[in-house]
Amino acid sequence: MQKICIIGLGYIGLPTAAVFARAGFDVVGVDINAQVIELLNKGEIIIEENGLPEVVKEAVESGKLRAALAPEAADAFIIAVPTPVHEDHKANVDYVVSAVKQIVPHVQKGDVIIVESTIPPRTIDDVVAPIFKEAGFNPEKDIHLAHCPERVLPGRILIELVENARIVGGLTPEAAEKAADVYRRVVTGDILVTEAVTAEMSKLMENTFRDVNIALANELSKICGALGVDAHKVIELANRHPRVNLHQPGPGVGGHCLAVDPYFIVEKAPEEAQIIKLSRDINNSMPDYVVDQVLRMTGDIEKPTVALLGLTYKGNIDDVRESPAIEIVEKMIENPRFDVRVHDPHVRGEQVKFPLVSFEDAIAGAHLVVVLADHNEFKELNKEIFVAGMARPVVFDTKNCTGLTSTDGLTVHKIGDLRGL
Ligand code: SAJ
Repeated sequence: MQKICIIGLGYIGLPTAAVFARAGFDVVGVDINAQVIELLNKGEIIIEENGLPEVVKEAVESGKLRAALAPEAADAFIIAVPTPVHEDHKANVDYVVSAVKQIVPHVQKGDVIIVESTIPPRTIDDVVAPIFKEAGFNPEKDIHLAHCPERVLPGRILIELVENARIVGGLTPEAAEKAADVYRRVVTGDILVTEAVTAEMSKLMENTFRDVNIALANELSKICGALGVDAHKVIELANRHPRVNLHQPGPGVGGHCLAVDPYFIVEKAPEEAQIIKLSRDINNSMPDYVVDQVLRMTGDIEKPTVALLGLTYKGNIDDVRESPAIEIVEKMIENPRFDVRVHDPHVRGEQVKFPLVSFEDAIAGAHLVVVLADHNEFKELNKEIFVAGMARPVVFDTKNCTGLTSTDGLTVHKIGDLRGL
């Protein structure tokens, strides 16, 4: 086992490629984006992730990692392409299907083929294996087909790729073992061998667990808003119970995992998946809830200037996919009542469809600042900056991250504490 071909050089495929190259494999990374390929071959990347630029540069310079537009023969193939959802929330596995079709001509008997992309239950059995069958392979005997879901947290990807336990689900027990061998070369965490469908379901339930718990926290926020209670204090106190772990409320749930994966279960078992569907609805309702509170906070001003800080789906990353902050910004721009200014120190202009301004320009003369992402930059802001720069110093902290409290000259509202509004 020497050579690995990785399809998809995004947030998962690229760090995975770099980690395998660092471990001594010959790695070829494949992507449809020519710019990504060209840059990577120079040792450069466009993704923001802790430590990744250095590891990639070293891997490319050592000759162990290179990029190409088309796949080539290898001992193992890893597919790490996106699985978005269609408008109707059904999984779109088109990229996975096309990646599999792309590698088929290069696959030889005995190769290991691993799908890391998140997929609905039974996709390996019902969608991927049949493609190999059609191409003349016996998917249970000629090749080793497995689903090994990625489980890394953006911001900690390089650490978690190596240290997290890894679920390896094979189409056959032998396929699972062969795929496990690939990961054993780089992973220090436990390797948990199982069947493909169990791996698919486990991965989906990890993110669903988190989504449902966040929905509970968001619902708690709304309840506390209606009853005049501080939800943040409630969470802090309740979590002192040894078996309680309430999650944190926020402006909604974003990213391409939590906001998407639960639908893959709903799709396959709509009658049974009740809490899962309701949780999605509750989390999806949060952007409207935030805009409603902004309307309440600025109702007495004819055309308030509102500064929106933070666009990414969570703090200290540059990823705006499925970000509730983007939805909030777009809703507010569409509403002629507001004069909106937007700032995010981690986001480049070309990532969004509206103009971005500097922090100073965003808050100058504003009647309300709304914090939508928990970037470190926003955690360090002090009261004086707002009091000096804003027309009316009011901050709405939807991530409860600034540490600011209402004191002389500054009013602070939080997503879970709207007392005084
Ligand atoms: N969020 C809250 N409240 C919380 C925690 C998170 O509102 O208490 C929000 C975040 O702000 C964000 C969203 O949830 O909008 C998702 O963020 P996250 O940090 O929970 O997770 P992701 O999407 O960055 O990564 C998740 C991880 N899954 C789990 O923790 C179970 C990661 O390990 C997976 O690899 C990743 O999904 C994936 O790719 O599936």
